[in-house]
Amino acid sequence: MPELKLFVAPNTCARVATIVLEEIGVPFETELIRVAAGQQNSPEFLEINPKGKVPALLIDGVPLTENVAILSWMAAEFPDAKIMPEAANSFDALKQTADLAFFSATVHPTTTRISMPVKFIEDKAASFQLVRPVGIQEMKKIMNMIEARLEDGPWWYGSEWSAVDAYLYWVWGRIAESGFPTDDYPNLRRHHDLSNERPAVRRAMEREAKNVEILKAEGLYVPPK
Ligand SMILES: N[C@@H](CCC(=O)N[C@@H](CS)C(=O)NCC(=O)O)C(=O)O
Repeated sequence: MPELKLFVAPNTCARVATIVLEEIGVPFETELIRVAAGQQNSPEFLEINPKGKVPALLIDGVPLTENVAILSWMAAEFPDAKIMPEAANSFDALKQTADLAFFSATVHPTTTRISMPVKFIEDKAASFQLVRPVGIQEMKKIMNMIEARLEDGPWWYGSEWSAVDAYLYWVWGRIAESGFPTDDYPNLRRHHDLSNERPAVRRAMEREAKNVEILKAEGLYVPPK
């Protein structure tokens, strides 16, 4: 069994990898990165991920970065956990990679425009006025597509939960708490409610809550808005 350490920060996309590790049920340690203190850009962390981002996964001391790669590694390393559906051939496997890449490369950046518009315009008021509405418009197109896909769900691949659902869970949670209008998306709300009932999701969120408490005690917690 490889020794696993996941570098995380609350509310970030590190939640996705945390949930998936909990679903697999493998022992792992998390290490909190204090983003508000700039720890992601410290020389020590840049040694692990030169891009200065979480998540990063140390596998027997060797770092792997990028959710797509981390989740794909987990699926290959722990096939019995079935965190992705069994692919019939290499083309099917690539279609699954495309699903993960869609979340990483399209849905995540759109999420950031809604949840952290100040990343794009420093003036907070201007960022909320100019960036967030554009993000919401773009996200509506994405969520309309996903809402239709989940009609026969409840999960992305139908009746079986997968790592893609962990990604969707994180995205939906972030945009819902940042003002994205959720009323028109009953299938997505069902997806989120069912995800919340999963023991692995609960355990991942408990891990995150402990880190929130640490950051609050240190005056470093930035709540989502
Ligand atoms: N493409 C990367 C994105 C990672 C990423 O953007 N992480 C954010 C949190 S969601 C981060 O670490 N931000 C810290 C910063 O930009 O300073 C992945 O999927 O792993």
